[in-house]
Amino acid sequence: MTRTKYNMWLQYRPISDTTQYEQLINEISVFGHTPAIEAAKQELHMALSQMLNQSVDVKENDFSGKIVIGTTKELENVLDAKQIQKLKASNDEGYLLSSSDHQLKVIGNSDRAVLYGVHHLIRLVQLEKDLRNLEMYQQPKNQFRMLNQWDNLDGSVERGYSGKSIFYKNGKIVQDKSRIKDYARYLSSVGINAISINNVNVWKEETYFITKKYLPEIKEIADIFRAYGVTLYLSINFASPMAIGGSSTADPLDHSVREWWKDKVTEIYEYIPDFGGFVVKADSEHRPGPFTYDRDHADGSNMLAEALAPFDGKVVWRCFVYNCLQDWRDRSTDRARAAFDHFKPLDGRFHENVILQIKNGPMDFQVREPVSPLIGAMPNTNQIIEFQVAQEYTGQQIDLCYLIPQWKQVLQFDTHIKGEGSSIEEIVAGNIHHYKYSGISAVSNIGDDENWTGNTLAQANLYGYGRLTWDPSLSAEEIAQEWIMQTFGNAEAIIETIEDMLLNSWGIYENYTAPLGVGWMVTPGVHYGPNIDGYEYSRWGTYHFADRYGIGVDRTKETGTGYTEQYEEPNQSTYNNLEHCPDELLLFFHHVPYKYTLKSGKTIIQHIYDTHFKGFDQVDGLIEKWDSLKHFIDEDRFKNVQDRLQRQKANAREWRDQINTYFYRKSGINDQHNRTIY
Ligand code: GCV
Repeated sequence: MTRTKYNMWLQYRPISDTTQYEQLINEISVFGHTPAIEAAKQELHMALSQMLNQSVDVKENDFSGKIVIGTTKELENVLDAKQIQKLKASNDEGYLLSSSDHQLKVIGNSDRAVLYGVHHLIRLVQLEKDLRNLEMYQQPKNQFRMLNQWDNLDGSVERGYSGKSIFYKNGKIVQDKSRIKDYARYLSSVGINAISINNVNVWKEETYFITKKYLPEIKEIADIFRAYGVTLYLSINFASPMAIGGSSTADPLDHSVREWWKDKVTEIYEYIPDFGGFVVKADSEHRPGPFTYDRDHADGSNMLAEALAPFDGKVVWRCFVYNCLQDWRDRSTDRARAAFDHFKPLDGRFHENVILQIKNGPMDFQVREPVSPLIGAMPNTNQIIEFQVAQEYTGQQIDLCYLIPQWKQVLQFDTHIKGEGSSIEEIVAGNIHHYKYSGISAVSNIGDDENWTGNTLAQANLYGYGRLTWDPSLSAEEIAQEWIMQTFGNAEAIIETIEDMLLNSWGIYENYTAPLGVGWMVTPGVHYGPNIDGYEYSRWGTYHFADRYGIGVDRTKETGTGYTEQYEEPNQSTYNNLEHCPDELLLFFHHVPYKYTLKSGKTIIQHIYDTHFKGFDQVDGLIEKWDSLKHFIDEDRFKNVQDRLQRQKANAREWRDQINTYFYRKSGINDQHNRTIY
């Protein structure tokens, strides 16, 4: 069995010209014995022997090796004064790669940092970069670089598109944990440092994860992740004291409930001394929460924070709180407003180990949304942004959708919260409000499919998520190139073709799906494929309001829901004003006639027709491009992507024809080019 697709971007493919490396890196000297140093040693040994196709010796605590790896503490004596000073000025995940004629040093401020440095070195070799005269200091821009698994104990994965869970099977934690270890390797290679391993919707049996029944095995998983620098978190059920503790209440201000959580947390730390803490979805989509007791989210999260504080544990409290039982007739309620309306008034009331986790947009990971106005709006409350690597609304890893350009756009958005330059990137890096904890979190896209991500090209989103959270200044192009070269090799045809496919894919997906930021129009429940009115008369608060005259949601302050007022100026006016609102978000903010002319010069209706015909044709273009790589890529991965692209084409065709037909029938306006509409 070939392991190629399994190995994702850690192929360790023999490189073509080894001459420049042979002398420099055939012996490794390792200092230190922690599990992370051990993992770094193993990884480096495996990678170098495979890439250079030669045996590599490993020595312990002996300076004579060509490569020296270890922590700043162990190796201070091999550093010069400037290097010591620079390493001291970086955080504990920072490292140095330094080379002279006879030696290459990888020195990190912690053992986790050594692992990151080793992966950096491996990447340089796989990309065949020059290693001479290196002097590279690196540290992550974001403190939290987290993944959330939405895995359930029965082995299913909520919004999983890559097979079943690698953590659970048939109601049990998996016995063979080798796949979890490999996952940890991938995560450390791109700098992910935290993971929650169960679904934020915590069902009946999963509520027992924080008990003796499961903790011994969860400890084993924590041990695996720890060796790769990844801290383990658990999602918890807010009503646990009732569900598993025999209490008649889960009221966060009730003394016995608070004591119950303290005991519970103490017990967890007996198993996992560096346990990260809890991820909590409360009062959201029918999950229990403090509202039941007339308490607010500060009361709820602070109770847990108080229990975790003595152990340095954190509460990651999700802000995806909205009314999911809305009446579609009621046009004044606006789901987009909900997170800001609920949380902003609570600023300053959260304990310092509570971190609010806020989805990047105000709705739910649509192909196009404005940035959530809550991010940065609470100067006194720690925040992390939440992305979705899983492609729930962006093609479900059948359709190609490289999401790095979308995330970059979000990070670059200037909120103006503290004047110009208050970008999301700086806010979540903790540089605007000086949060104690901040960073980025995301829903993972992996499962037990042999290639981890269903579509092999969706591996790029996981890779890119890690790289971007470490260094948001990397461009989507750079990340794509790195990923392609490590995954498929460095033949020019491969790099150019796949890069082009990846970089255009988000735009293509947007072209044939919901137009101009209006969102949704998906099949309810599954969220794949078109159903234009699927959610129109539902309770979920996700409407497009198309009638015979026009379409879109009026969120202006004068005539709409007033959502635009949640933004600082000048964003508030830009979005509120029809003339200034960017085309791509027009229908998110305004209800407009089909004949309204966009800045592009096209009417809304013509834009809809044109983009939908174009989007479908572009999928044909993707297929052609991929087919041109037939002789460059192993059959296994080639066929996987080829098959997915065919399915994407069928999906795009359905979207194109349903959307065009729907709006033609609603508006009665002909396509200027008389193409086939049904
Ligand atoms: C885990 C969306 C998804 C749900 C998900 C929820 C959330 O509504 O469709 O599957 O639940 O977001 O983020 O909590």
